[in-house]
Amino acid sequence: MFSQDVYIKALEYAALAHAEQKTPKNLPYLAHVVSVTMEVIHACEKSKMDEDKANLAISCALLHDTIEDTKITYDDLYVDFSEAIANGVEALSKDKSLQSKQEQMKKSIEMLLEQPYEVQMVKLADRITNLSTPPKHWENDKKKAYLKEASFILSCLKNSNIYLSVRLEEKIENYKQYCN
Ligand SMILES: [Mn+2]
Repeated sequence: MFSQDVYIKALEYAALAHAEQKTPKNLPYLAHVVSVTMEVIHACEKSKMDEDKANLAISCALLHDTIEDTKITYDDLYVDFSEAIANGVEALSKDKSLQSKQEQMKKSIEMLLEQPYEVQMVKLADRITNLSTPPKHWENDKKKAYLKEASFILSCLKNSNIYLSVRLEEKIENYKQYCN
């Protein structure tokens, strides 16, 4: 199980941080955040994860896009939550000082591999969530690149959680229908 109080604290923090931000489907950004977190909670329950580990996984899921997409910094998370959560969310973020998307992804995976499984599994849950129907304006090349990146994430992080890795594998197979 996990702590409902831990969940609410991180949820409210993420809600304020993402504020008016929208998803590509024009939903409030929190819809993405809670979808990722739902995947993580499901996997934590299936895996009968310890409460402390589940709390870390769920907090990192709720906060996973705060450093990358909002004004929230590593130091904010360190002070307002913990070092473990700040390190986890930082590893889940792109380093935008790096030029190419490939470099950003490579660096994030390297950082994630230094993190516990509870943090790594958030990356699987994020990609599972993002592999639903692609936005209509996406070109074939972009969709193929996204799929290739998903396979790379899966191959690097599959040991973190069996339920999420099987689900991501299914999502990757299913997404192929959108590519030529
Ligand atoms: Mn995300």
